[in-house]
Amino acid sequence: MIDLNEAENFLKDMILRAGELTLDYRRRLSSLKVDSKATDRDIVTEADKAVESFLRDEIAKKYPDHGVLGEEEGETGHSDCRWVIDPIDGTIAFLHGQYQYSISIALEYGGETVLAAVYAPALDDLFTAVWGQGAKLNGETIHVSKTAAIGQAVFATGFPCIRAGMKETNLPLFNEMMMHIRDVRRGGSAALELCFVACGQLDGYWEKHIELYDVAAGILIVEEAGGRVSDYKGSSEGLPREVLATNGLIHDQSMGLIKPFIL
Ligand code: LIP
Repeated sequence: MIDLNEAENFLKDMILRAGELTLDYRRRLSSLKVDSKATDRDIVTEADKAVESFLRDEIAKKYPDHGVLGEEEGETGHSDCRWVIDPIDGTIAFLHGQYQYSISIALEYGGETVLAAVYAPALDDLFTAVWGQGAKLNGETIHVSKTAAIGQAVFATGFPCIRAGMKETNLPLFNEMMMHIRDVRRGGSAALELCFVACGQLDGYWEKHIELYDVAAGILIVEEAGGRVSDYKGSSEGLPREVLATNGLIHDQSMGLIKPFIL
């Protein structure tokens, strides 16, 4: 088994340096090279690629035997230990000069996430969690909110389905949620929305058609902060393609609203 304390220190140092790299690119956004992925609304910038390459080099130097799953370069290596990385989660927010983008990194051991960090460089907020040891924001322990009534809850969501040109758009469910909750935010980084649930700024988050690298770190951070994460039916089977994360108190109420929209 890997030394988790050592891995956590390594991870924190690496993700902060990766954050610096994004800030360098952020100072020259207008000249950034941007490519399309599956559709022309699905984009990757040279910053996404450079950050993933930096992270892969750092991991290879420290842990040459570990596997890596990254958004831009896919899966490499096979080992009990796998780093799951999204070099820039919220690429659209990043490209448009907004604050709400993040770097998301999880370490899996035997298929379970044991260590996680999400860093929002433009906010200088670093969220971390170690399995069984709680979650932190900038070194201070964090907890989910205590909101128990769905009518007082603020959620975040996202619409990758629309960008991918899918028929199922999240809009009918969005309409329904808006009728019952206090408000919705759409920041653009699933990893960061999950962290906002973990620290109580949000009470819940739902999103479908999302990838493991978007949410692997954020899921551990929510759970370690006392929240609950499941698929839309309340189990872990549909994760990460379908994610409902809440403070736990409003999870069943949220599932009740989502139920008629499960296809
Ligand atoms: C993004 C997510 C966001 C989701 C987007 C996209 P990316 O990740 O975090 O919440 O709605 O469709 O998947 O592509 O910026 O890394």
